[in-house]
Amino acid sequence: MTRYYRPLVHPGPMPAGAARLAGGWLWFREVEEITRGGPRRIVPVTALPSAARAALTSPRAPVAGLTLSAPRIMGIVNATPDSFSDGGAYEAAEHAQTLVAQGADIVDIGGESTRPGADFVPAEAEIARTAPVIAQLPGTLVSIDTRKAAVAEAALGAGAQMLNDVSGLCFDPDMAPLAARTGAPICIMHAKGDPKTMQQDPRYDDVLLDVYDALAAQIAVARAAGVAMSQIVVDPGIGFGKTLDHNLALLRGLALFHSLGCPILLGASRKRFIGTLTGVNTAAERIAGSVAAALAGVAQGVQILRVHDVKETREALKIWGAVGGPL
Ligand code: HH2
Repeated sequence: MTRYYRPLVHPGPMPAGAARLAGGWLWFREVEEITRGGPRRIVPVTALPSAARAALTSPRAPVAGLTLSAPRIMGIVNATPDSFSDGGAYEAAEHAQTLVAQGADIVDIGGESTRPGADFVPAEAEIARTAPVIAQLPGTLVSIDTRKAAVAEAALGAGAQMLNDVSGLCFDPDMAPLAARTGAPICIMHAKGDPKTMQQDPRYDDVLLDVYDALAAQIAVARAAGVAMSQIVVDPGIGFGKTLDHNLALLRGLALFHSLGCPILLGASRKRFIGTLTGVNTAAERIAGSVAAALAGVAQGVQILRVHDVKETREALKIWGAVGGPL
């Protein structure tokens, strides 16, 4: 029977006998041991099997040169026709530069909306939207938000350094070999089904454990293709084939994903669950809720926050760092 280990994490000074989480800003002395259908129990870190302990505590490798001992901000740039008026690539690149000036460590450029119900975009169109934007951003750490290896390859050619695959290597079999060949870090996100249909009655036995197992399986796919563990970032995929309750269960249990041994990326920014909980219907106005969700992630050791509102998130992180322990 598989045992899952969720560290019970804390910020601030680390007491004797505790272990540091992933070389980051949190520590833990106990973990919740979970089995499917079985009782949950709290066990001391000293009682963990050595592999489980190593997965939780080993410092994470830098991602494209970015160290992860403090939370990092990935700013979102949508290079889709509905995001910018006529200026297209120029406007998108300008927006990316603004996000960097506001404190983004990475900018994530996407040319295909993956909103629930969104239509498929052919690779050529997606390349025409994204590569010219990336080419205007030398010196900026860019990730390409795409499910398609051809788009990812064109982006790397234009200067991107990281891949962000919302299908978690399920859409394009050439994606993992591309990551292996180029050595680019890759975010493996969990999604249940295709964006077109994913919100139609998604079901899980236990959403936290099911998403964990699915990510573990996709890490294995990447490793089998020759991707190094140090290249992999994982993401539970908030809103991708998940109901409100599913999203909340994942957010509450986020620290479990550290047991996968990779950095965690969280994309909660402006998502529908925030509108559902706050009553804020316009996505662009969900800033306070988005910042609260980001901080909830940081409190569980999430290393990379994918956000629209970089300035507000950066300010919130400064306050968190000042009162919650050094970041
Ligand atoms: N969410 C969206 C797109 N890409 N990538 C990762 N790793 N994690 C996410 O949660 C994630 C993602 C949502 O996309 P969309 O609905 O198109 O909107 P936006 O890109 O503005 O967030």
